[in-house]
Amino acid sequence: MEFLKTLGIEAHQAGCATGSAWNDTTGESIEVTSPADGAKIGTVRQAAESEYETVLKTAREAFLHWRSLPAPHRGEIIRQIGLRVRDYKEPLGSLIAYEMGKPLEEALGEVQEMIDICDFAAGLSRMLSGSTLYSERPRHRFYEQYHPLGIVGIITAFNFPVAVWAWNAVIAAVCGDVTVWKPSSKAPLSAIAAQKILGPVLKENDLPEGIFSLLVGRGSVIGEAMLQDPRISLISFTGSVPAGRHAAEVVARRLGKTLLELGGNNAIIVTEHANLELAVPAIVFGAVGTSGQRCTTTRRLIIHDAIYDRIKEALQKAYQTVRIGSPLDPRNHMGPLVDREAAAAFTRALDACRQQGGRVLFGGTGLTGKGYESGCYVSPAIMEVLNDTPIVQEETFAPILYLIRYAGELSEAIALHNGVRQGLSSAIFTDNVQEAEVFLSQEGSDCGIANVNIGTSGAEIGGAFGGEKETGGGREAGSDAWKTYMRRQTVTINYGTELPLAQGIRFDI
Ligand code: UN1
Repeated sequence: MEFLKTLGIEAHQAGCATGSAWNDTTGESIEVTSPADGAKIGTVRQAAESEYETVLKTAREAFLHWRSLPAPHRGEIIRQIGLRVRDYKEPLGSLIAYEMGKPLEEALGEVQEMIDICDFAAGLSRMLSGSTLYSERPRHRFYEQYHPLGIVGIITAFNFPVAVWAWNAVIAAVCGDVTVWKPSSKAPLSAIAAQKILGPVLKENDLPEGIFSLLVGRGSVIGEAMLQDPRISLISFTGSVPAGRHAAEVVARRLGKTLLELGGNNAIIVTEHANLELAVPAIVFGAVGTSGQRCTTTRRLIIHDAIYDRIKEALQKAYQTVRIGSPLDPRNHMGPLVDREAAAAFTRALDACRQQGGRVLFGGTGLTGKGYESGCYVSPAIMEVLNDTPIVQEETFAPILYLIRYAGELSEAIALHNGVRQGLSSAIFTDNVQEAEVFLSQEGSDCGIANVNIGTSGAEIGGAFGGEKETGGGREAGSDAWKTYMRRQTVTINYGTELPLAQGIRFDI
């Protein structure tokens, strides 16, 4: 395929790099197949412990140089990376679509997020500011500053195989950190392509290669080594709640820092004052976009009784028009799930839902026949349920939309909305200003993201991204999320001729 050639992806690709230097690997090879057509794309030779050690040493040396550069110089390197990503937007988007199955349009959007965060980081490199305070002591200067942390380990999931890394890596980089990236073994080629795009920029600027490293490897080998390694100051982990809980426990044992972006169980409240012309397409995109495999996917709809049947019918009609097929065909709205295991998990969740009293309103079957031979395509499901149904309380990473009814006050809808363990993204559709404001107030949504008349997915990079409760509490991408990637230092300077102590303590000697 042409895009593989343009991106420099080889048939037997090494899975370990520092900058533009591709290292020999001794781990076992994995075969990468496309969920689009089941064809083999290539093999990746995974990294093992010895390569891990080499990468960490190179990263540490690179850090000592990188941290000493002025932050705006680091920002200039990220600006150049952003320009390079622009040159490869089409082929990288195609590889993402083909490797993990999201439609090309969404894959291009993902690459755009990568470009946008580079632009953001380039500007941010001139705005890494601390605050100056008044000291209680005369002739004392008192301020806060931020310094680079060191090595940041980034562990990412298959669903955003390059963007989530970019949110972390380029922000960490302008902060003066170096990064070691372990991508999902379900989408290693997209990560390798990203590394091939940025690596040469380091070389062209005579910078140490170890500023950005990549390690494709098993979670039990490379992931575990990263979690346990005290040389890694911060682990940024994106993935499921159970895997994130494990990561948090292991890193906490060594008192390291974590940034967790775990599961969501995102809901939209549709009140009787909703504009359905906005609500329906937003719900459909939120539920079937990326085949329901975004952590921001709309999983639950909490609908006022007065409009419940209208919404239900409108959704059934809209779902019939969702074109499912190859992610590389721009006419399709929805591609396959990432692999057959994901399709099996979709079916298992729906079986459980039916057993627990849920009723199928649309879809919910695996697709077979021409174009669907890979076994990864499904027809997205709409289910009628109660919020406390056990399976509704879980995040199933698949296109299953649960319809839940509320009869009375908005407070009832909000209680249902918040009645799950996860807290990533949320939305309300209403043209009533009081309802919107209550939803956004401290009595409203308990999530890290709250939207009005917009769906739950598709957040912009300029804001801090992340969620509460079991979602893990981390924030990445824009706003002041950069602070997580730096160590904070409170400084007091005495420029007087006396030595007054704080709190007025006297100590005459
Ligand atoms: C994710 O699913 O892990 O808000 C990230 C969104 C995207 C990012 C999702 N900007 O849907």
